[in-house]
Order: sequence, then structure tokens, then C-alpha cells
Amino acid sequence: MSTVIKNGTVVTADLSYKADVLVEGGQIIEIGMGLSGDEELDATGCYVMPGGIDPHVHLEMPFMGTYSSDDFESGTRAGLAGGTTMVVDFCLPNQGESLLDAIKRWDNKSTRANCDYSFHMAVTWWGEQVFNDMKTVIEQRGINTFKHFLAYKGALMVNDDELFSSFNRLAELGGIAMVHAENGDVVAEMTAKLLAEGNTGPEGHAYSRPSQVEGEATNRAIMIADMAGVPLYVVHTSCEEAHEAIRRARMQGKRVWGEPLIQHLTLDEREYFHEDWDHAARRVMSPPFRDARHQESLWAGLQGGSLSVVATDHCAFTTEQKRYGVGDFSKIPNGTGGLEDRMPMLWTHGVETGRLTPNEFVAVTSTNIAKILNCYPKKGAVLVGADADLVVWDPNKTKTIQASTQQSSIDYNVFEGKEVKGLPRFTLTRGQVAVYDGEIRTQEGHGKFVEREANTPVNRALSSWKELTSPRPVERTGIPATGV
Ligand code: DUC
Ligand code: ZN
Ligand code: ZN
Ligand code: ZN
Repeated sequence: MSTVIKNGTVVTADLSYKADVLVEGGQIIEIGMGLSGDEELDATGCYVMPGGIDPHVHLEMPFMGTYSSDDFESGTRAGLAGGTTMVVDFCLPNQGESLLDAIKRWDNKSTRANCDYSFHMAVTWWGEQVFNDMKTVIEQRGINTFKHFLAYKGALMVNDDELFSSFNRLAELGGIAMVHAENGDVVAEMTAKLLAEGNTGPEGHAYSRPSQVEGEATNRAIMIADMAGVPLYVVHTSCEEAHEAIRRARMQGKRVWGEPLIQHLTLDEREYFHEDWDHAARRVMSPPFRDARHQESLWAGLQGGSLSVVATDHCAFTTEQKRYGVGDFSKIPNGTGGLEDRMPMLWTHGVETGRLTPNEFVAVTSTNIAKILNCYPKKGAVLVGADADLVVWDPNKTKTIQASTQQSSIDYNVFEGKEVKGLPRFTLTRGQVAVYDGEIRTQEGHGKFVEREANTPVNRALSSWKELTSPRPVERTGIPATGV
């Protein structure tokens, strides 16, 4: 059965033009004027864009003594409702666990996905097993991205020696390094001091993670990646200091990308000073929300091209889960939702305000990340032969964001009450209509794993580190006596 999307304007990262799009067998088979198909979707007044790709989600993730509440079913349903047709989740091995065993656990959870998905592998410990598994993960499982936590000391954090070893291995295998860049040692010290001084409320979370801890860790990761010669993707870039390091690296020709989140672009630190404990705790995530100076920096980075991708870090916890941290902010599970709202919020605050063109919107929500992750043009494109992951975007449709009508399984929404303009009329996942004019028609288990190959040599980073080719000790005659 074929489906034709009629009378819309196709909007890609580089072009806008009037055309119908014909879909069959899960792929785009023809783009042109006057096409017909078995089923017709009316796109009059709408933009036909590649579906969003959210490269940063945590679905049913074991974390801080609990599990994030949206699983692959509710999480991908939320994504589709908001025009996102692919998610990338982080596979987290336990200490000492093989990477391949961890993937098996993730494979089991993800069978319920409503849209296509992929995994990033997290490097949560270091040893010969991880070194060896990396090759299998890249070459046989099609996972080419490896995340390193520079925060969460005593849990997920890796040290600089482990980081350098892992980055070197990835450079050799054609992988991409990713970092959660916050200085975990400093965060641990500041957290202990704040708690000892009686600062136990949610605002303590923000005080414990100032922008300097992110700027330092971002710059450190960039320098270490440069020595290893590995490309580096910095997740949830939230502040000017981190952005500055990324901007400088890119101007120096380094292969480094930054990923602001829709939450950091649109919400600020005042949320943590709300008189209602639940309100503040529900917004606890790492890095924390920041002030207007940092937000302006992130918007400028998207406009100027020094920041490449807008994601969510969707990691949803219920109010009940957030209350694990009453009396100790460091026990509030870190994370906020955003999967359903990323695209409408970015359209409203980015395109409607004139900061981004519709083409730039497609670039930062879909095409750029498809290229970085090496799944373009299967994903992130409106081209014949590409997967029919499409969103028919109605720029005039409005709504008020409300937890009571959202797809996510949690009991609140950090964007509650915000008005958005620009929403999906239809969302298609591999040709199947998952959202039809506001009606959710998702199919559990429809989603397939997207394999992503290693980078080819031409897409690898160069190293500016001038390593001596054959270092030799210097021969000296006059050797001073020791112990004088
Ligand atoms: N930050 C969060 O807020 N949640 C999940 C993990 C992370 O790094
Ligand atoms: Zn993170
Ligand atoms: Zn409130
Ligand atoms: Zn994350």
C-alpha cells in the first residue's frame, strides 16, 4: 500500500520547494508534482520535513537507585506525538560487565519501541575486556559512539587515564567519543560542603554544579580527544564556558560538536528557587538550568553554527521518585523529560522568533545528527530511497503544553502552561502513520534498531599533537651524584 503526502512544501536542511511525497514499503519512492497513492495525506499549508532525531534519551534507565519512568514504548510514543521519529538511547554496562552483555539487556527493553532507535555505548569502566569489546560493538553491532561520564564520581565517572585510553582505542577503530562534561571531583566536594552547611534543598543542586565545572571538563575532553585524534561529541552543552571551548576547537579545525538541550534553551535557574519543593526538584537535572547569559550563548551558537544539534536528555522521573531527595538534594534523581516538546518548543522559540530558518530547524533537529552518527541519508533526509520517517508540520497549529494530555508516563511537565505554535499534523515512521491529526496511532514494536558503521578514514579527526616518532633518551656524560 502506498501513501502520498500532497500539496505540502518539502523543507530539508538546504532546500524548500513545493512537491508531493510518495511513500511505499517504508521508504520514499518518489518526490514530484501531481503524485497519487492508495492513501492520501493532505499537507496544504504544511511543511514536509525529515522526522526529528533525538540523539540523547534515557529510557527505563537504572539510575540513582531507581529507573527512569518512560520506557521504550511511552518514550517513543511521546517522541512521535511531537514529530520525533528516531531516538538514540545510552546503553550503560555495570562495573565489570561486558559491553555485549549490556547490549543484550538494552535489546530486550527496546523491542517495545514505536519508532526506530539506536544505541550509544557508555564506557563506565576500563579494562582489557572493554578494550576488546569495543571492536565487536563497532564492527558487529553497528554502534559507533561511546559516551564517557566525567561526572557522577563513584558511579559512572571515568578518570583521565581511562578517558585517554578509551579515546585512543576509538581513534584506532573509527569510533566517535562522547562526553558528559562536568568535573565530578569538584562537584563531589561542593556537594559535601553544601550539605554540611545545611543547604539541602533542590537549589543546592544548581550551586554544586556551576558553569565552571562544565567549562573545565569540556576543555579537558577536547584537549584529550585532540591528542588521541578522535572526533568528540559533547552532550548537553549548557553554558558559555563549554560553548567557548567548543567554538575555539571548531575554529582550529578540530572535529568537535556541541549539543544544547531544549530545556537549557528555554528554562532558567529561577526554576530552582521556586517556593514549591516539588516544582524545583522536578527540574533537577545535570547540568542544571542556567541564566540568560548562557541561554543567549546557546542560541547564538545554533544561529552561527558553532553548536550543531538540539536534543532533550529525556530522563523522566515521577514526583514520587524526585522525593527520594527530600532533605538531601544529591539524592534527587537527575533528569527531566522533553521528547514530546522538543520540536514544538524549538519551532516556537527558534523559528517563530526569527532566530532560525525552517531549514536550520531541520538541520539541528535531524539532518546534522544523522550525518554525525553516520546514518544519513537513511535518516534525516527527504530523498528517494530514504526511510519514510517524516513529519508534516503545521506552522499555525497551537496548543498549551499540559501534563494531563502528554504521552510521557510521568505526572508533570517541565514546560507546563507554555504556549507553542508549530506542531505535527501527521508523523510517519517508516511510512506508517503514527500521528494522524492529533490522534495517536502508534504500534508497539514497530521500531527497528538502526545500525551505524564506523567512520571511514576521511571522516576521522586529525591530531594536532606532535608525538615524537622514536623518542630516545639523551646520552649525558656529567651525571650528578645523588643524595648529596
Ligand atoms: N543528566 C541527567 O540529568 N540525567 C541523566 C543523566 C545525566 O547526565
Ligand atoms: Zn549526561
Ligand atoms: Zn509550581
Ligand atoms: Zn544524558
